[in-house]
Amino acid sequence: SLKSLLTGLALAALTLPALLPGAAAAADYKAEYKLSTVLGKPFPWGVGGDRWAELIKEKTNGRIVVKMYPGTSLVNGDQTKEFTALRQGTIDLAVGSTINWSPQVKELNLFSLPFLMPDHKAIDALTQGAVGKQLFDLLATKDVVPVAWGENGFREISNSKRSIKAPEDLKGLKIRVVGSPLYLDTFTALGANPTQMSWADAQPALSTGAVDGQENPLTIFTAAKLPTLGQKHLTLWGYVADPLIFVVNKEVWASWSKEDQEAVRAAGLQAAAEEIALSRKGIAAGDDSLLKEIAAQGVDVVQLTPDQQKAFQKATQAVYDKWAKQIGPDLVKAAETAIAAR
Ligand code: X2X
Repeated sequence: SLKSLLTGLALAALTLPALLPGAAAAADYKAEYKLSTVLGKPFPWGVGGDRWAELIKEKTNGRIVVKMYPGTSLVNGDQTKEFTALRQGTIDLAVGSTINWSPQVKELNLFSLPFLMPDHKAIDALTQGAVGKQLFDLLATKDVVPVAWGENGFREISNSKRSIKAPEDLKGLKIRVVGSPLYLDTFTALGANPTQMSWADAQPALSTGAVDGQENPLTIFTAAKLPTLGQKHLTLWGYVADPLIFVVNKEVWASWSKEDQEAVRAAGLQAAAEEIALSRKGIAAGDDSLLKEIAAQGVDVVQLTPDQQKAFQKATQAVYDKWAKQIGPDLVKAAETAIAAR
């Protein structure tokens, strides 16, 4: 009868998903997940995001398809809105800088404390240790699942006007900064004239001379061809470095099977490790090929002596102390201790 036929169909509909493991979950999967980054390829940041997407596809046998949207285009280029969009679900995954998320997560300002981290080992002491775990636990309470730490890098200062060897040399220079008000405080303390804008706006501002200088990792300085925008003076002062964080929106994460969650995590850890290696390539003592490339472009490269660096540290100590309170004295203390023990 019709009735028994319908009953049979209804039963089949109910039992079919149970008979096909994974079919029900897969039906909830989006055809494409959107991954946000500020920079695309060939910047290490974009290479890392793209690699994560590639490895996710590979490790989930194509069940999860991720597309990278560089230029923070999912938030119209406003990189300081990326974290909010991630929480709200406009963005599914991201590889984001601690600087860009620090307006919403004040603890991430930790990495922007001037002269906290003297070298790459110090960054690792934080991200790969208890401090990194504490920050990931914190992020996990804010609608995202953090998967791995990557790296943008040590942010070296460049400008079009003069060599910077002492804080006095910064006096009156218009410097583009990003993200957190901490940067306004740091550059104001140094006597510069900081102005906050997105990376998208920074490049035209540099090329027209609306601003004199900027600070960014050397991989960005070269790949964005900043010497061709008049940035002929570069000072290696190592004042801050921004890690990157590989994350997934919490609801998106929850919609995936356990197996796929683990695949996405493994893909993130692998992509991040590769990305960190790429971000450090050519700027260390063993391999300074990137530094040579920069000098070959006619850039005046200043490497501060420890004494010269100390003068910058002294000039920004009050900013460090003020922001240590806002970030959380216990977290800052834990970071200082981990770095001292590295
Ligand atoms: O805007 C910047 O300076 C950049 C690209 O480094 C970040 O997104 C933090």
